[in-house]
Formats: sequence, C-alpha cells, structure tokens
Amino acid sequence: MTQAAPQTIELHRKLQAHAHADTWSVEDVAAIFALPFNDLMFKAQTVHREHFDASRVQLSTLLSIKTGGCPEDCGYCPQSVRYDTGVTSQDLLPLDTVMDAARAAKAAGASRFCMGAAWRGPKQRDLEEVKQMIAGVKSLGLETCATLGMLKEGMAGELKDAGLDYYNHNLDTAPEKYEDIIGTRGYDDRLDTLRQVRESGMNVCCGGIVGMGETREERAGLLAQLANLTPPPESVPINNLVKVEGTPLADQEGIDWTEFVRTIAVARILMPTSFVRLSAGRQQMPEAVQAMCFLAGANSIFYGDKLLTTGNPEVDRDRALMAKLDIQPL
Ligand code: SAM
Ligand code: DTB
Ligand code: SF4
Repeated sequence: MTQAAPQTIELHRKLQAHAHADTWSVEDVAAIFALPFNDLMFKAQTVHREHFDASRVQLSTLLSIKTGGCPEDCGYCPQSVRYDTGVTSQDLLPLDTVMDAARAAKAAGASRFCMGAAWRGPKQRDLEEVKQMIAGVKSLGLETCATLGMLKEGMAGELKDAGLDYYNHNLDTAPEKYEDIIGTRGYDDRLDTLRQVRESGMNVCCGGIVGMGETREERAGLLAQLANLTPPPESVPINNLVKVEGTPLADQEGIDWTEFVRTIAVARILMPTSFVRLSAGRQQMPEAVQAMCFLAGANSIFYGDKLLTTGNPEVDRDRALMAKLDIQPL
C-alpha cells in the first residue's frame, strides 16, 4: 500500500487550517512552494479540476495603444523614457487602428482584447478617447481589458460605464522588493488603484513579474498579497521577466524553469477560482515548460504575435501547441 508523504499531509493540514483563516501568511505560502515538485503539481492540478475544465484555456490579445516615452522608472520596462531600449514612441492610436486590431484578434480566436498604454496614469482627455475604443471593441462581442496606469477617483466608474470588463494593474513584486524595482510610485498607490477598480464593479486583473532577482520568500510574498485581496483578482497574470537591453534588469539572472512552474502551481492553489495567466516570457519558454504550466493550473495566455513591445509566440505556433495538448480555447 502507498502512503502519503509527510509533506503532503502537512499541505492538507495547512489548506484545512486556511479554510478557517482570512488571510494567507507568507510562511504558509513559502511552505507550499517548498513541497516536493510532484506533490505540488498534483495538488495544483487537483484544485484546478475542482473549478475548471483542465483542457480549456482563455485567450487574450494585447495591443499597445500608446507606446514608449513613459515618465515612470519601472526597472523591467522597455517603455520608460529613462532607458535607451530602442522602442519607438507612438501617440495614442486612432480608433480605426484599434478596431482593425480587435477584429483581427477576434477572427484569430481571442475572447478578450487588452489595451495597454505607457502612461503613469490617464489624463481626462485621454480617457475620453479610450472610452470610445472600449465601446467599439465591446460592440464586436469581445471582452474588454485595459491597463492605463494609476487611476484618479471616478475614472474606474467611467471606464466601467464605457463597457470595460477588466482593468489590469499589477502589484509586480513583494512589498519589500518593490523599492528596488520602481521609485516613482509606491505599493500603496497600486493598492489604491486596485481598490478603485474593485469598488467600481469591474473585474480585477492583477499579478506580477518573477525573475527580477527576488527570493523565493518574496515570490511567496507577492502571491500572498494577491490572494489576500478581498476578493482575489479574477485574473492573475504571472509574467516571467522579458530582459530588454537598456533596462536596469537586462542582465538579471532569472529563475529556473521549475521555479516558474512552482509559482504558477502556488498561484493556482491559493486562488482556486481565478484565471491564472501564463503571461510574458512565453516566447523564451520551451513548449514542454509551457505544458507543465498548464498542468500546474495556468488557464489563460496572451495570444498574438506581440505583447506590448516585445515578442510572443506566433499564432500558428500557439495553435499547433494547443492541438498537441488537446487544449480548446474558452
Ligand atoms: N503603464 C501601465 C502600468 O504600468 O500600470 C500599464 C502598462 S505596463 C507595461 C503593464 C505591466 O506589464 C507591468 O505592470 C508589468 O507587470 C508588465 N511588464 C512590463 N514590462 C515587462 C517585462 N519586460 N517583462 C515582463 N513583464 C513586463
Ligand atoms: C501583464 O501582466 N503583462 C502584459 C499585460 N499585463 C499588459 C504586458 C507584458 C509586457 C512585456 C513587455 C513588453 O512587451 O513591452
Ligand atoms: Fe510606464 Fe507602465 Fe512601463 Fe512602468 S510599466 S515604465 S508605468 S509603461
């Protein structure tokens, strides 16, 4: 007869204890990270199947509606005006261009269209133009998402009224690591925008980036922050740092693929009903690792040849991968 490993028994104890607790402690999350890899994968896949069809993945297509020239200093970002990365700046795109891209995304099979702008936050006149884009994209029968930076009071409600389904705003890393990465705004600013989005009634899309030199405890800290949002985000993008020449993090060592897969698995266990998106970094990731991420509970991807300024696997390659893994789009 087989016996459950002591670590698996310990995990069950922690999950049961958590059922009666309000928040995740970083220590408990770190203990889940430290499970034997196969135990962690099994638990994540089990949790995943309790809430989702394990062969379905949601497809979101990104479009950069305003590119580069951003005044912020986010150390990972090719769009900051402070770093020489070769990104060509582009003002807010005309409505027609956005609509053409959204139609193409729909025709390719995406269910959600995400519009990203390299702003610290939108100005009111920008918001008016973005609201037209949202209404237009929504009228095509696509779900809408936008990531425009920090919001001022009232803006989230306006975006929701225009037809915005999701607002993406990432916590990016653990609170104690944050200052090493971004100096021009604080963790509390991020939490404040997330509060406004939640209060507006929109869905929250919030995740982070790994591979920025953080410790495992800091990865656990990021996931605990996300899971402790009440309620947790409906959509949780997990980005593997895309190292861009010219950014302060260009030469960062990054994390082993097993650690990335663990991060996805822990996110799945902590936020069982959220969509966990295998986000930036897929172009640099072997197909087998992506398959492990799906097994670990990832059930959403960015779909389309480009992220915002960097590459993503080509649509044909993703279609072929989904066919090999018997994955259907949601
Ligand atoms: N400017 C807005 C903001 O920062 O809130 C919205 C766009 S910003 C590019 C959206 C997110 O993209 C960031 O919060 C970060 O998580 C992610 N991101 C940016 N550059 C990245 C990179 N090189 N690798 C991985 N993720 C990245
Ligand atoms: C998210 O978490 N990742 C996306 C989306 N939200 C906006 C952005 C990834 C950007 C990667 C670097 C680039 O292409 O500029
Ligand atoms: Fe600007 Fe957003 Fe890039 Fe930060 S992540 S530099 S706010 S575009």
